[in-house]
Amino acid sequence: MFSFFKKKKVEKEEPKEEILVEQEIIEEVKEKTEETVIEKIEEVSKTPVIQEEMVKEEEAKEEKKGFFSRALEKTFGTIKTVIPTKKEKIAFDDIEEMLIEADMEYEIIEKAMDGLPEEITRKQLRHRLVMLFEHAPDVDLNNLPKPFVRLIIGVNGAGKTTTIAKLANRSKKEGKSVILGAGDTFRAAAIEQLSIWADKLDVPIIKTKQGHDSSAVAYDTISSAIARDIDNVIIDTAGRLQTQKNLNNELIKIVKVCNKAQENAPHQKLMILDGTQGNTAIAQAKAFNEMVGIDGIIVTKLDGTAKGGALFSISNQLELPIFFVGVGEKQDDLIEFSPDKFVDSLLDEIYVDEETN
Ligand SMILES: Nc1nc2c(ncn2[C@@H]2O[C@H](COP(=O)(O)OP(=O)(O)OP(=O)(O)O)[C@@H](O)[C@H]2O)c(=O)[nH]1
Ligand SMILES: [Mg+2]
Repeated sequence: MFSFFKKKKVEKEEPKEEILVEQEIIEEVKEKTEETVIEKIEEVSKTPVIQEEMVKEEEAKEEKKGFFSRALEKTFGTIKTVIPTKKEKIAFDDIEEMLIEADMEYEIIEKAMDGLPEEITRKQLRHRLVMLFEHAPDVDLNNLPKPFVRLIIGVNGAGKTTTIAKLANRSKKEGKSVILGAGDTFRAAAIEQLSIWADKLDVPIIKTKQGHDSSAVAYDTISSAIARDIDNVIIDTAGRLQTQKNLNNELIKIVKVCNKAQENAPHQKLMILDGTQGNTAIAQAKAFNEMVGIDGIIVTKLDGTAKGGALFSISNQLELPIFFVGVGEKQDDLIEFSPDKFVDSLLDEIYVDEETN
């Protein structure tokens, strides 16, 4: 009885074993084939041209993702409340409402959308939005003066000092030497704050005591850069309102003194605007522009605001390029601004067809 069962069991198991062996062979062959394919892919990707292309593609993806997730997260949230699902064509009124919600000035919206049809395609809207940033930077990046002097200007707390650290970090990454000028001599804490950044980034800094002449700091920083053959000079200034006459005269003096230290310096007077203020920042910038002539804008704190649409009005109203946007408090939280990427990031949120541009 026992042996009968045993025999039967054995008879039953035999074909199972065969199947198992067969499966094992199949698995083995499959694995080998996969290994060879992977080896081949690795071999191909080892060629420098393909590797370079892959890195570029990855970088482009990362950069786009960076813009998405950090700079415009809150703005996208607002946009989604107006246009919750992606479409191929979007109603005129919905686009208009979306832009209002994103803090684009109504006057600019009217200008941008003039003559567009009732149902708007991505291509039509993209063209109009990119055109709002028509003020390209007039700097020849391949032919910069040495040292290249940037003066950082803005109201209190806009993010000037932090942006200087980010710009210095960027210079270093590009392989350029950089020196900082602690031109905000108004507060001791301001000199200290920039010194801490200089230590952290391991870059030289020129500073003086609180209350001393800030234009002298600017002069010394440029002179030091010339003597030490340094590529980039970035000079901090005290935060000031466009209404503070004495402080504004000081700013005019700093600009003049820079020009004495080196002809045509400062080469860029950059206005730092707090992105959380949206369109209200435009009036400030206009006043500063009249005072000293601004060459470009950096918009900070874009990570903390749903008013990303204000970038359209800022650039268009001031007729100035936006060079960078700040997306956090750390040294790497600075993105080079590109109108194309900015507009595409917005359109990706509302249009189904990514490629039609
Ligand atoms: N979230 C966020 N915070 C920022 C950004 N830029 C600056 N900040 C913060 O904003 C605050 C003010 O920045 P500062 O760089 O000191 O501004 P400032 O214009 O130099 O200020 P004053 O010298 O007082 O006029 C700090 O807490 C920064 O960390 C940014 O892009 N995103
Ligand atoms: Mg400061």
